[in-house]
Amino acid sequence: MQNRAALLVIDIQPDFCPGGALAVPEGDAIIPLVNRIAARFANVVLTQDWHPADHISFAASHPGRQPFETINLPYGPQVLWPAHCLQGTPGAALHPVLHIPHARLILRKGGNRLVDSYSAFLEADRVSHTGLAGYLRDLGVTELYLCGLATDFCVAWSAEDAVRAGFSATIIEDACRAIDLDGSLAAAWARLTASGVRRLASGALPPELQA
Ligand code: VGL
Ligand code: ZN
Repeated sequence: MQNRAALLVIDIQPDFCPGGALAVPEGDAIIPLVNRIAARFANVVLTQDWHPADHISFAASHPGRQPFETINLPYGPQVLWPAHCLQGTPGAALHPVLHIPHARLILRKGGNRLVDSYSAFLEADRVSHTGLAGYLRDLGVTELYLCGLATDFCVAWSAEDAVRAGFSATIIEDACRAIDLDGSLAAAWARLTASGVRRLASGALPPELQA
């Protein structure tokens, strides 16, 4: 029988690790654990944040604005970030320590210059789909587990959208790290819990994940 579980490995890229353009504290510390977890899943999807150089989420695209300010865009509030994950640059590559040779799909998001996409399912305009939900449904996947960077942005938005798309979603807490900007981590967990996303420690993963 087709395995019903899939692991989403979110944005483990050098730009989100110490020394990178938008470093998440201890972002690289999760990678050995993520590699071990991924080995237990038959279905693994990797995502890459993948922006054009003049992306709307970059502070530099808004004269007079500084990184980490929030502005209002046509689709809603947008945190302005330092330029990061520029398409085709080393900082946007999959992190070299990430070792998941059996991953079936690498999904790039954030490529629309005018719309950010924290979520692996839906861009920030909340109407543009990435195609991931259809891909997973076609494989017969119903249960998603999530890990990666950053807990309070791309992992959180992806998990919430997974539930909205009809999947169960479980965040493997110790296989994630957060940016935690102005309380964003606590706010994200409150939203996640309210929307039915589960949180689990990697040691408590069910034994029957392996295909
Ligand atoms: C992310 C901020 C901007 C993430 C991506 O991967 O969590 N955060 N772009
Ligand atoms: Zn980004």
